[in-house]
Amino acid sequence: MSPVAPSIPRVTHCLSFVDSHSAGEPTRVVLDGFPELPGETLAQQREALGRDFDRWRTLVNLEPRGNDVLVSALLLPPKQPDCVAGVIYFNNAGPLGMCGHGTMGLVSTLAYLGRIGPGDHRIDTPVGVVTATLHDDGRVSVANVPAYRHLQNVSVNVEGLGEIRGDVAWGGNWFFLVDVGERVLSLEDVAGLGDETLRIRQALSDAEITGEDGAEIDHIELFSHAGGVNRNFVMCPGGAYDRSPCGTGTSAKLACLAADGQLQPGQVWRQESVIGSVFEGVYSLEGDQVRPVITGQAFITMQGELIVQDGDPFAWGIRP
Ligand code: PYC
Repeated sequence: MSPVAPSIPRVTHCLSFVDSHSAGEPTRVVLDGFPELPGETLAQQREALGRDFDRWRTLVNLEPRGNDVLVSALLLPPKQPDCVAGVIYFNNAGPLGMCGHGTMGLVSTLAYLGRIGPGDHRIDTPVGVVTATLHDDGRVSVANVPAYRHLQNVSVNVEGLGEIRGDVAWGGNWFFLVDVGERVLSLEDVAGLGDETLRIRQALSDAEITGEDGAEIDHIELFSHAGGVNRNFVMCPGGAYDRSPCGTGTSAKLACLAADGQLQPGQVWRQESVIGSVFEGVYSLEGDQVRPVITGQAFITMQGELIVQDGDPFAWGIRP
């Protein structure tokens, strides 16, 4: 009797990827297999992704192939001259503007694949061109888009917490930054910190406090200087906290420190995350905004192919 061939569902889609983490926060670079996104600019392509191709985002980023913490980086041909790559970042909630830790992951991935070497590399993003420097020792410095403080010392009434004050700043994404003074931000308390920051975000939305042009403030950042250490806790749009000190969040913080005269151009700011990992930031002045440069390191963790088989009920992710 000849053996019966097992029935293996046909593979309908296959996307190659490389995963890394930057200071603990994961990045998945999608190299190919994604459909072509229409648009003359990366901003238009990001819009198209959110509008017409969202199931591809959820395929890559949501369980069972991804998770809530993951930020994905779709590698694209750049639209701007002299750029080594174009990229659109997205997470479990939708497309992002910029992503600092993700840019470190992208640059380390391109180096791992042998596509770039040490030096300066211009990268096209939906919110502008950033320049990343790959150092000989593997660290990556990201000269981010200009950052600025939009609103200072805004008061918001938060359910269960009372009045909270903070600044609204742009660092490539919109942030509400709350100084919690000497309070210790510890990994043991991430559930409580998560609950607190999500309440703050809700209160901002209820009070219609926004970034410029009504933009949603989708990142909440608590800052502590307990024991003389600058530590933060950053809540990301999809309800997961940033394991890294957050590149765009550190950029927003630099803008606020500059506006308050608490940090001079070129002076190094050491920013620790709630898991104890560190980015370093400096800034230079650009008119009434600052140009932040954030330095950290990414490590490659995985390489492979995301496979979709015919008939998989969770091919497009487990959605709420
Ligand atoms: O590093 O900019 C960042 C970032 C944004 C969201 C998660 N990480």
